[in-house]
Amino acid sequence: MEGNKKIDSRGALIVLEGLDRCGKTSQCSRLVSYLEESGHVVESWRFPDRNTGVGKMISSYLANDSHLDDRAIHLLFSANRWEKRSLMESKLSSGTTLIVDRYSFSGVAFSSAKGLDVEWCMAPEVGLLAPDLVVYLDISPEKAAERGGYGGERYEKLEFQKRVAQSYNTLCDATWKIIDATLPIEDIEKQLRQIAMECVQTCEKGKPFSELWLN
Ligand code: Z5A
Ligand code: MG
Repeated sequence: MEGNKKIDSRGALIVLEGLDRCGKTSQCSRLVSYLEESGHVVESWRFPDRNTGVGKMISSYLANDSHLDDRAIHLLFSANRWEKRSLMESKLSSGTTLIVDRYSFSGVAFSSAKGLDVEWCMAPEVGLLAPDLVVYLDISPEKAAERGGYGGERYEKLEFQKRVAQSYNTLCDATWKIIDATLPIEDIEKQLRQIAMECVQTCEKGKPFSELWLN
């Protein structure tokens, strides 16, 4: 309590975004370990969450095992976030920090790169929890394509990734933290630790929740 005002300490919602193979998954797991070792309660999340019924449809689409209309798959990606929204809020409220590998920004960047209207793409995301921190791991599509495992899934094509990079550029605002993803893994990790820890501490002090996409 501070005066009469109750401070609701909570976990932080930290999102990593970027092109295919920019290093999100590597950095998410390193950050989770670091925060755990620092005594924080933390979980690793990712979107798409391929374990749900909706997630299985998305996974089949990404593997080119099924075909879906561009708007239909866009709405499935969004539904995949909505089906986790209440769990997300309860985890954060109980003090768990969530490190999330892709979120709504991926949804809008990838679908608008196909030519769908940005406002239309944003609409189903309105009301989801807004991240406390968005970190963009910045790499050129050409450099990313040189990394291991590229090319297996539907969107892993250089020309498409170039359009995704432009879409991210449009979405990016002054609140995003941008890290050069071509640096050595350890250097990126070090920068990320510092930015993330500041965010976790701010949320512990009782930062109110906010929702997408009200500004
Ligand atoms: N998608 C969508 O359309 N709509 C949505 O709403 C959402 C997603 C949420 C699946 O995503 C696809 O879904 C994705 C967007 C779309 N399509 N694409 N493209 P995903 O998350 O399952 O897959 P991904 O993120 O695109 O790919 P990835 O393999 O998971 O990449 P990553 O996590 O960013 O990178 P990584 O696995 O950490 O590293 C990749 C390689 O690079 C690996 O060999 C590392 O050892 C290496 N690496 C990592 N960092 C470095 C550095 N710093 N230097 C050198 N090498 C490095
Ligand atoms: Mg990944």
